[in-house]
Amino acid sequence: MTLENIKKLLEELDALKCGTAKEVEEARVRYLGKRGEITALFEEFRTVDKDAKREFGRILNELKQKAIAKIEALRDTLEACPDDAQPKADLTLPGDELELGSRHPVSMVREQIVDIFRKFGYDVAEGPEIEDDHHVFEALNFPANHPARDMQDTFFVSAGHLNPLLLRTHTSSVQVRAMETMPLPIRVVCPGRVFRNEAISARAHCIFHQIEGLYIDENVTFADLKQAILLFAREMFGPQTEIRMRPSYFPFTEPSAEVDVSCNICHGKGCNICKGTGWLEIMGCGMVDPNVLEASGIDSSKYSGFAFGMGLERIAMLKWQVNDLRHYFENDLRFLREFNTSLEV
Ligand code: 2NL
Repeated sequence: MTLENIKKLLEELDALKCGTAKEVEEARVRYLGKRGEITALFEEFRTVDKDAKREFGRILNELKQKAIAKIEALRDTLEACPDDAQPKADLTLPGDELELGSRHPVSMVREQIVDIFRKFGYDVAEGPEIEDDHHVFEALNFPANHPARDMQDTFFVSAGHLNPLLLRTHTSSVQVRAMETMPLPIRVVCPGRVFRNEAISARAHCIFHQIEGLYIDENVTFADLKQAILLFAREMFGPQTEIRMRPSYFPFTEPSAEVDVSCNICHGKGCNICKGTGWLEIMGCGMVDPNVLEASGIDSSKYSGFAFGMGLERIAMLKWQVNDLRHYFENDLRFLREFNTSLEV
């Protein structure tokens, strides 16, 4: 035992701070417990030289009294303000950094496409995700036995009625509602989430997103459709973009076409994105079938129109070359953060 280490203990006691009752008890045990540091010094005191006993005895007693008083004092302050049972937060520390979120890539392409059609004078409409058979199939000229109306392809909410409720399989149902309610002429785009009963894979998902467009007026022709799509494609994919149309079939349009845009990665030379063809499929379109106009109360002898639809995930895949659809639904932050710098699309 030296005066030195007794002094050190005295200083330690002076500086001692405790935030909780548990810490006070730990300190008591550390200094004054059966195997505490001060208790040990009293043991050692027995072996101290006679001459030194008086000096050491005085200072050891002082140390012990100080330790007892300190522990008492710490207990008292904690009891006086029990709210301080936790160590006080240091309010001068800088705050936690806020992590900024970013737009989801599907939202980015939706906003970009909506902005382009707004500029062309289109309205934007949304509608219910739980729809009835009438707005999803019947009013769109789907025959009664069409495979899309099968349980295998569509999620039914209530079956067995004449007009069952189901999860919409396309956003055309929103356009049917527009035809039922909006005054003519109609120019509208409808973005939204759609549902199909599919096994999930890299190329298919049971939930995905579409945007559809509809224009109805007197004397709307296929030439108007083609020009609208060309202008859209050049806004979306750049001013050099060319389009081509291939004949196709949809129950709700006649004639119908698939639209391809020129591949702006290889500029027609052929690459693995366009699979060597120089063209990328981006949408389906056509002239609204007169049956569809009539089903929503529009006189097909006076009015005609065109419509088109595209998958937002597909457009996002072409834009960023993400070739597994599942990335768009898993919300893995490592994936989402890739788009942090692309907020200005
Ligand atoms: C595709 C093709 C298309 C439409 C959607 C439509 C809507 C009404 C009337 C007529 Cl109300 N047509 N929509 C027309 C042609 C194609 O979508 O591939 N979508 C992902």
